[in-house]
Amino acid sequence: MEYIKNRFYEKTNKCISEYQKLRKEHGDKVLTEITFGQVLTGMKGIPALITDTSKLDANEGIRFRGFSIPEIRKRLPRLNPEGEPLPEGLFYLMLIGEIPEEEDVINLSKDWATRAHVPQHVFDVIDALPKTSKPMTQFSAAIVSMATESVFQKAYRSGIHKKYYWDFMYDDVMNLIARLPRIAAYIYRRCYFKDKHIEPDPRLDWAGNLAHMMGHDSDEVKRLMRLYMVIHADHEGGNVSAHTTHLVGSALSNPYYALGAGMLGLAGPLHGYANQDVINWIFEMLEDLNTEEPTKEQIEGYVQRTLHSGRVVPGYGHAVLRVTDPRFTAQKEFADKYIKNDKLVNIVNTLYEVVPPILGSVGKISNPWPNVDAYSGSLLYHYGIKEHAFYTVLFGVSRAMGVLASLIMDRLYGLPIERPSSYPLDWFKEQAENL
Ligand code: CMX
Repeated sequence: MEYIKNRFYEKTNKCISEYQKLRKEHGDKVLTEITFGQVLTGMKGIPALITDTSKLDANEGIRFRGFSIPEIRKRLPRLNPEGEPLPEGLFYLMLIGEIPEEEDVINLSKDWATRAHVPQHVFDVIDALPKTSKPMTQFSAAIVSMATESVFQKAYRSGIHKKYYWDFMYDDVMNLIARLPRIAAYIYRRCYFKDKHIEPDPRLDWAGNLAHMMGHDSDEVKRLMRLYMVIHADHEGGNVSAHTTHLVGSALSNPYYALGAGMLGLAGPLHGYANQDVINWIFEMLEDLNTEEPTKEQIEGYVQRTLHSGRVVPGYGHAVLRVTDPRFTAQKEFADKYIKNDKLVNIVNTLYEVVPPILGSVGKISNPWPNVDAYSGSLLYHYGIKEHAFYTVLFGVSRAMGVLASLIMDRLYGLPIERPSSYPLDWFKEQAENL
C-alpha cells in the first residue's frame, strides 16, 4: 500500500521548499495587525497556524481541501449509491488534496484493516481502569499506552535525519487511525455490555467495522457511522483538539502522545463533550418538565432558565461560525430522510426554532446558531446507541483523521517547535495605557 504514501509525497514535497522560501524571504514582514480583543478572548482569528487539510469559513462552514460538506457528500466514493461516503475517502482528500477514485478508497480501507491489530497491553491498560472512569479517560489512556508501537519515536532515537521524520510519522498515523475503532468499541462493550467483545470483521470498511464491533450491525447504523465519521473529521487547525495535537507534536512527541493530549482537549464541555451535554441537558429538561413531549413554550422557558442559572445552552454557539453549522444541516437532512416521528429528534428540531432567537436577544453571544453537537446525540440515540458518556469517543475517532493527517504534514514541512510569548496582566495594562 506504499502507493498512497508515494502519492502523498509526490503531491506535497514541493511544499517543503515553499515553506522554507516563505520563512527566508518574508520572515521579517508584517503579516497582519492583531487587537487586544483577539488576544484577550482566546487568540480568536489570529492567523498563527499552517493547516492544509481544511479551512473554516465563518459564513459557509468547513471546507475540506476546498470542498464543502454537501460537495463531499456528493463526490466522495461510497459503497452504494444511496449510502454516505466512506471516511477513508475524506482522509485521502485531506492528506493528498485530491478527490480519490473508488479504488484508492478500497485500497486505503484494506490498508487500515491490515494495520488494525491492537497490542494486548493496550486492552490491559483499559481493563486496569475502573469501569466508572469516563470513556474519554479510557480512550486517551489507551492511545498513549500504544506509544510502545511508535516507529517515529524509535527512528528519532536511532538518529535518523529530520528530512525522513514524515515517513515514520506516516506509518505511525496509519497504524493509529486503523486501530482506533477497535479501541473505541472495546471501551464501549466493556462499559455497557459486560465485556462481551466483538471481533473485527476485516471485510468491512473502517466506520462499518466500528458499528459492527460496537454490536450495532444494521446497515442503517453503518450508514450513520459513515456520515458521523466524515463530518467530525476536521475543523481547521485552531480548535482545541487540533491545536493541542499539533502543539504537542511540535515538540517531536510521537503521534500517540500528541493525539492522546488532543483527545483530552476534546473531552472538555466547550468542545467535544458538548455532544453528551446536549443529550444530558435535554433529559434534564424532560425530567424537570415531567413530560416526554414538551411544547415549544415549555422549551423556551427551560432555555431561559438555563441562561439565567449562568450555564451555556449546549450545542449552540461557535468561536468561528456565524451561521448554522453545515454539519448540523447534514445531520438534519439525514434525520428528515430516514427518521420519522422520533421524540428526541423532534425536540432537537424544536430547539432549532427556539434557541437562536433567545441567544440572539442576549446581546453578547457572537453566534446563536447550532453547531455539530446539537444534532449528533439524537441520531445515535435513535439507532440504539444510547450511552451518552460514550459519544465524545466517537467524535474522537473521527477527529483523529484530520489532526493526524496534519501531523504528517507538520513533519514533512519541518515545522519548528511552537513557542508563543506570554506576559503578565500588568504588561498588557501598560501597553493599553501607552496606546
Ligand atoms: N449559551 C450561553 N451562553 C453562550 C453560548 C451558549 N450556547 N455561546 C456563547 N455564550 C456566551 C459565552 O459563554 C460568553 O459569555 P461571557 O462573556 O460571560 O464569558 C459570551 O457568550 C461570548 O462568547 P462567544 O464569543 O459567543 O463564544 P466563544 O467563542 O467564547 O465560545 C463556544 C464558543 C462554542 C465555546 C460557546 O458558544 C459555547 O460555550 N457553546 C456551548 C457549548 C458547545 O456547544 N460547544 C461545542 C462547540 C463545537 C465543538 O467544538 O464541538
